[in-house]
Amino acid sequence: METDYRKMWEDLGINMEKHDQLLAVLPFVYRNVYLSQKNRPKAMEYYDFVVSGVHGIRVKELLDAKDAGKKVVAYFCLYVPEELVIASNAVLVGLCGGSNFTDQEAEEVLPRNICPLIKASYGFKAARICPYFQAADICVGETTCDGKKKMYELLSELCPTYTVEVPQKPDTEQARELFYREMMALKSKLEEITGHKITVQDLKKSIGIVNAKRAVLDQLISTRKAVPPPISGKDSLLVFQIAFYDDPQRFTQKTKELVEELQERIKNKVGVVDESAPRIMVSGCPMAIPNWKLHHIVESSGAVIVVEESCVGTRYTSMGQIDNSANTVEDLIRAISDAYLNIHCSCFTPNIGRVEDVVRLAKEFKVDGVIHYSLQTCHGYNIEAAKMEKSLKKINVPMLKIETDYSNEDVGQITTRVEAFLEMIRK
Ligand code: BJ8
Repeated sequence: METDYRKMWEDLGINMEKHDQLLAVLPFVYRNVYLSQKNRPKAMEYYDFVVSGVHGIRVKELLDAKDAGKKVVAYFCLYVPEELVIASNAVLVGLCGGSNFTDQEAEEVLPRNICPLIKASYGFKAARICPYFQAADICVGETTCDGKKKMYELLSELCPTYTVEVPQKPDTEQARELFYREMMALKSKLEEITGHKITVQDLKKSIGIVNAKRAVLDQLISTRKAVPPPISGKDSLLVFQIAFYDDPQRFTQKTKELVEELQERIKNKVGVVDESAPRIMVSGCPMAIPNWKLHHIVESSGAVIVVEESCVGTRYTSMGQIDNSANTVEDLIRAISDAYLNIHCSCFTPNIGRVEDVVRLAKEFKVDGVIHYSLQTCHGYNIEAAKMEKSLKKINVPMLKIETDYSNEDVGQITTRVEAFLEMIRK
């Protein structure tokens, strides 16, 4: 029997009428985008289950953790280290912001023409339709792009918000020092909220937990090098989207099971498309749940996405395996802060590492083309597209540049452009 979470949502102050509307649409979209796929790995059932109870099961777990004395920390960006939050005995939950469902509420305060991700991040709180946001004791933001950092100022009027400063020139000693100090300040803030003093043992353990999660996600990424790939781009994207808010240890276990199944499929030459399907890389802005628009268009057009250079793809694991052999809190936090500066986000300047990543991934995954994906008004990624195209040209990989938002208005136009791009690749 299905559990009724209505009382839980009411207690969290959810706008029930609007929330009902949201939950009424999601199953239909999910059926159409996900459950209609053929030959999916059996282990995807876990992720289907997570989505089917997206505002129920996990939220209940968070509330149970709160009843047991834990705090819930919400975040939006990879530069907030999961390791530090787990070490502070809090639960970390990634907030999504992948839908335009709350634009109306967001636009009462924010300008209309800003990045849809920023609008949604704020809008879900303003409209009170996200139980994760309602359950959070604090939201940790970061100074990445201008829009986000200014939005956090407004968000702080709706919920407790703490903003981490991310340096913009990561290859300098000053940047390294600044980020280390920011991480030490975040540690103090987390200790203040949770009342738990972070120890060496806490950090060693939390680094181990997150290393294991990254290791299995790296294995998942690698399986997609196979021709044909054993999993669709859409399914892989979903796994990464869920990585942001699921319990990390359970997620690692379930993803291990998925990877084992995928390795078996590769051995038996079982793929989700035939070998001749064009292999596409998507590079650019993150796609927060339930933003599946581009992946659905590309994979409905007969191609397969084999890698995402994105925060819901290779960038998620780009900190690598963090060394937890040090024996002081300061040295362990230094290891964390150094590793997190390896995330090649477009807020950095210069950001050559991202271009190099895309060129390397294009070769490793034998891609036939790259789709550069920018959300509207995301200047960082939009401007970096020019360098990307130039570098890909040198290795004869064509690139299509897509700039879009969360609406469905441009689906027809994007489909036409994607189909023309694939046609050109096939020729
Ligand atoms: S590490 S990509 S999650 S900042 S799309 S809000 S950049 S205007 S999301 Fe990001 Fe962290 Fe970087 Fe990743 Fe601004 Fe661009 Fe919008 Fe963006």
